[in-house]
Amino acid sequence: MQSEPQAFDRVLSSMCTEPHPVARDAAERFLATNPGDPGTYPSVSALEEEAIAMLGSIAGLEEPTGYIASGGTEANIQAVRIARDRAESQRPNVVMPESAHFSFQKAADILGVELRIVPTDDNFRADLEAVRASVDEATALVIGVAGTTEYGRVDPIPELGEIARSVGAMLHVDAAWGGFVLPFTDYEWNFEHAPVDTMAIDPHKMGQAAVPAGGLLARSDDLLNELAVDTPYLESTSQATLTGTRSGAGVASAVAAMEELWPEGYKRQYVRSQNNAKWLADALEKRGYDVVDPTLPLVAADVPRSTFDALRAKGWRISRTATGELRIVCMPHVTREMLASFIGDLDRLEVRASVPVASDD
Ligand code: 0PR
Repeated sequence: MQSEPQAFDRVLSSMCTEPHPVARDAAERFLATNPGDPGTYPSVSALEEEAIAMLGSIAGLEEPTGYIASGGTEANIQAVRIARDRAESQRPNVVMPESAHFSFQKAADILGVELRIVPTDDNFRADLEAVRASVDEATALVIGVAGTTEYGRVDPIPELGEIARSVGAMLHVDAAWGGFVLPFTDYEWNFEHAPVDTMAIDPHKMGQAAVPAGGLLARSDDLLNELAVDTPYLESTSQATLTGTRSGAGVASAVAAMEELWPEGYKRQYVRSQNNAKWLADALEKRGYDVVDPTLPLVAADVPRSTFDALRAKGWRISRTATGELRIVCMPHVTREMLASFIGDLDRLEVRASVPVASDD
């Protein structure tokens, strides 16, 4: 095999990042372990308990239960599954803002629940009136996002919790991306702030762990037990995970990263990323583009399609929102120098675009 993985020096669109060196080392050491079989691989299972305990402290849950999943998609699917299995209605529904990640579409499809998608307000957050109007006695779950994929917005989680409780529904928070930056902000997003039942919080995004390391947290054992199936020929008696064989590398690297970085290292990273996002937003605004204020380290700006394409042609890994804005995620590997070089390329393109085309005569 001759192929090499891409470098990170032009990657501006990813929600994953270079693993922290200690996370990389731990991943390598635990590559051949399977937390799906705790009877055979006990040390990685013990590490998984540590991972959940640490995720609990990050998310404001004293006695957390959960597991390290393949990613946010699996955590979200499992949260919908818990709610569906608890629902009394024959045809339960799930209410979420349009900003929620597409993994919930997969969940609804697999699990046969009705997905009710409500609009967001002017600030890209779940519109509470629309949520209120959509829930009913058959609502099994209300979903709030704490750090949306496109604009980095945090839904009003306590209010969503009140609405969920008013119809006897559960509340799931998708903090897959935001979970490792929100502890350093004033947002109310976690288990202490609201009646949150389940949460997705991914070490392999802002947590700087190796892929795959997603996190599913539940407030109590009985919630997680909804997922458990008997495992007659394993030494352990039941399994709550969606996949069977799982990555010990993900589990070990999550623990290593969190031990190294929680809380001070993550805080420093949040400040660095947020300052970078503000710097980039200012730079784009100064050049006349409409910019969506980066409330978390994610910048969206209205850049013409042709400029976007030209930047991609220069090797910048950038992506677009559903409505076509340029979207840049200030992950830990994104430095000020990278952003300055990106803006330099943008300026050169603009100069070229404003030079009149030479005529033939
Ligand atoms: N919830 C939120 C809020 C997310 O942003 C994402 C992924 C998920 C759940 C699903 O997580 P997994 O992808 O771990 O299952 N958001 C990004 C996306 O789908 C993920 C991503 C990661 C995109 C790396 C690009 C990339 O290079 O757009």
